[in-house]
Amino acid sequence: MKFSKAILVVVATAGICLAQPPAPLLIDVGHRTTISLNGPWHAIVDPYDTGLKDYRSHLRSQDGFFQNAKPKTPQDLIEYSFDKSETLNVPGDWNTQRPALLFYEGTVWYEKSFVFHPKPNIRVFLHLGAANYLSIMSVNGTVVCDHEGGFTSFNCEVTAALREGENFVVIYVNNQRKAEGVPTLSTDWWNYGGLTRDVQLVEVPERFIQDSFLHLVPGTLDQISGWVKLSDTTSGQKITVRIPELTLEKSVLTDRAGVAEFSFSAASLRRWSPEQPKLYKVELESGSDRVEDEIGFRSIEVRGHDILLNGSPLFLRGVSIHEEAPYRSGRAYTEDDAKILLGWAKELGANFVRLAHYPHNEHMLRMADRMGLMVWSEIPVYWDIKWDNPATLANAETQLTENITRDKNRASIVIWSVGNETPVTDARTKFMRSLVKTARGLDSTRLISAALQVQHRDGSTRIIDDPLGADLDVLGCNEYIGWYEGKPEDADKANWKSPYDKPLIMSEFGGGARYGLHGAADLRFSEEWQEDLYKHQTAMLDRIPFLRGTSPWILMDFRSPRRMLPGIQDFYNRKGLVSDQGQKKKAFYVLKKWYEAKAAHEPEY
Ligand code: GCB
Repeated sequence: MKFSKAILVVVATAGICLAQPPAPLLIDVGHRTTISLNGPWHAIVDPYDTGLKDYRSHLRSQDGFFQNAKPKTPQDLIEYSFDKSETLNVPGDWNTQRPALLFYEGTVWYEKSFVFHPKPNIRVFLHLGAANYLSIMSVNGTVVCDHEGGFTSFNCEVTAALREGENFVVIYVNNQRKAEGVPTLSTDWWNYGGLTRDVQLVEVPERFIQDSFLHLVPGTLDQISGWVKLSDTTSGQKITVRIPELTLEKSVLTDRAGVAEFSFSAASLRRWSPEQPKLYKVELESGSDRVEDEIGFRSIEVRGHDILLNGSPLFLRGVSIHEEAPYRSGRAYTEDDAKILLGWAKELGANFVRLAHYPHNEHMLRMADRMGLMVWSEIPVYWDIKWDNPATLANAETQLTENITRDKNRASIVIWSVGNETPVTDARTKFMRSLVKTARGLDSTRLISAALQVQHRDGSTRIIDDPLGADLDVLGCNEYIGWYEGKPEDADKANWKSPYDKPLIMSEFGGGARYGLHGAADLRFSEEWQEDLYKHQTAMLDRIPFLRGTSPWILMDFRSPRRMLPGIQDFYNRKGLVSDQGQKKKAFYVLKKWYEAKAAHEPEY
């Protein structure tokens, strides 16, 4: 068998170069013919990477675990067995499926056998919603691709590796944190490992619709434009785009890149908004391939300090959310998880959510589209990563590209965020500027932001003057007055300034409270402290003239290895407005009241 260079690099453990990268991402797989590989997978926990390397740390060429070998005679020496290994459920992190794996960071091998019948003229892709962090995919003993990054979707073509009848997939997943990774060694969330999202086979014709982007032309409210890209670069291929409800249909021809552009005038368009999250059925057809999607159309822009949705200024009443499962803990991955989390946001009176700190599963975005919640989408460029390392930048660029590629047709997403609380240095600003440029190059229809921090103070005035602010459309800022900094009442004296004539979203503020812990407002971790903090914060926020949105930290308590205090935290960050068991804390109602008052002053769109 042939190993990719990436495996060698895994073995070397210094940096990761993707030698057998995934195929270009197929978007909208939910509307394609798929064969689900979800369910129980045999799993081998391999803390020493024994399935990859021998005792001299040399790469195994013939007897690695990708082979899924089974003894043929009683004399055969095979020191592993997928068949005899217990299973883990896919999708799902491994940490919350077995108590022994709660803190595990290392390698787990996954195996699934299935019956498959190849069809003539049909290509097949193995599609993973996400695998945290590094993964190597193989089919019937052949490595088909590898991938770095724990929160984005990817796929490998497996047409040639599949055979009639019995087949098996073996996937190596390693979630060891790496200094040069994205994210890096330190995060304030659980490093859930494994095949955390859906795994499926996707069937497409020989030549298929690879990618598409439909949106309102920036600066207009009724002009739809976009492009469709085929899987190959043959020019002159016909592509038909239809939006039946608007009686729009157009056929266009591909150029030499296999891309066809089109535009429509849609005078009777009902634009997407939180109040009326209208989605249209869009059909794309080319040759024997046909795919549809539900897409909303809206504009988003900034003018001075204002954020305009469909041409009207509005306030983004938001809340930050981790991809953490309500009630059962662990990574969220189901449609129901999305419904519960976003349902709580709606109950708060929100029209906006910040999906922190990495791209969430596709259910979240599709649910936000349907429920009418604007979204801030982010990549895990978090805290202090290796700004000078070109491989780290390439990795971040890839994750950003994968994020935008998958989600660019979701009307709910109004902001791409290129990172969170990154320290201001020249190397970092250069790195972040490169990400901003990439995001703009891929999508010129949305706003770009990042969660910054206060850099300077002038007495009680906080100044948001991070040089990256010059490159952003919207300033994001995280602040913790009343938790890490001073007392809640210190917010009463705080004023805010920025040299940039741009809208500000206070992308984080908040404090911890253990649900059910009651006491005076000055008792740390009591619901009363958190409640008091939200009262002082909202009063302060009302005094910031250029504030146009808030996404306090955070909707629900979430697991974090950094939060150890027994009896209070127990490895949970307790800044949730709702506990991990769905109990609403007192501060929830403070924010709800504030948002309801704001909404009462907002025009209808
Ligand atoms: C932050 C981070 C967030 C943390 C939060 C906290 O500034 O952006 O990831 O979880 O503070 O609770 O300290």
